[in-house]
Amino acid sequence: MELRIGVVGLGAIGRDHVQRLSRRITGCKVAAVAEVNEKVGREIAGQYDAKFYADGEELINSPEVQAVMVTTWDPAHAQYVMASIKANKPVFCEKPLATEVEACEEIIRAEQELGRRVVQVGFMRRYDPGYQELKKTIREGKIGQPMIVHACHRNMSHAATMTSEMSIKNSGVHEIDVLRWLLEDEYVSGQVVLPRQSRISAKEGLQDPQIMMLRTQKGICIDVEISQSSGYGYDIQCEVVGDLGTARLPDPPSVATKTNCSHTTAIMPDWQNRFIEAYNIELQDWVDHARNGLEPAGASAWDGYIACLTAHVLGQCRAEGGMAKEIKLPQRPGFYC
Ligand code: ISE
Repeated sequence: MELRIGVVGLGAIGRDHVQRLSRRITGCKVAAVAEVNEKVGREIAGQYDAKFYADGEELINSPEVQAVMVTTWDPAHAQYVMASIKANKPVFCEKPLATEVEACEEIIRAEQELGRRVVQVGFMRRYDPGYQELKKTIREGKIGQPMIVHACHRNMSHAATMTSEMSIKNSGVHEIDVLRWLLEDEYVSGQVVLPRQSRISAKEGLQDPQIMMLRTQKGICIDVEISQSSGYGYDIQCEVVGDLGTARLPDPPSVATKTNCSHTTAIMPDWQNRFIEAYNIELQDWVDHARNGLEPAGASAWDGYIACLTAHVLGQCRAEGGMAKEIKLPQRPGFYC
């Protein structure tokens, strides 16, 4: 039987996921969509033979929807995740789980009260074959004990709404999640270092680039450059330095061309294409689990909470002038182990 999914929010990633669920992922059907822009919502509903709802909560509570996907703008994520938990339906929420720590705490409390895990957070990099291979390399001990990580997250350009805070809570949050997953470690302190401002992204309220510095329980030191305006493409780098060698995340394959005394390889312009394989694997995995009545296998509400908490401490650190701050993580409940 096909899993009947309701998608709340039809911005860029929502539309991408509706298309992916309809054309690529097996075992499911987009049965309903909800969108505040009624014209867009009705158009997409018609295109995919789905029912249109103007109200996301009404979609979630509808008996024809068995599982929910939340792809609204970030500040509305928590509301729809809570509604899905109350409706006892599996919910896939794009990152971040919520923009505020308290909202994440409410979600993990509600999920524990429900008594089964129904929330998966869209940290798709955990499914990326490159990151998977990097994790395997570390696990097998090929580079010895990891000591340092150098990472960078460069967007080609940013939306007019981008702020210093969002740069960490919306972009940096991927790095925060994938690095603790990769290293199988937890953060103990963090800091934000502000280099010279880029002239390209100069605008009120946006410090760009920023460097997030993190230290883990095992003593690994991490630096992550977050840039919103590389101008040349979407570029994600990660190098792990161990005491026996180093391991680096592979770039996506690209043909090397030599012409006119130059040697070039293309760089992707956007994250949708850079991580397309990760998104495909992630959504198939989510559907397979939900369809078979299994708890989700991807990033949990707890992982979403830890990412939000870490981003929050880093934000405080930047606001207070950049001194390193302790990251006090609560004890992980057995429910999330
Ligand atoms: C965007 O919202 C995403 O989720 C992308 O994966 C990320 O790389 C980008 O920086 C974000 O703005």
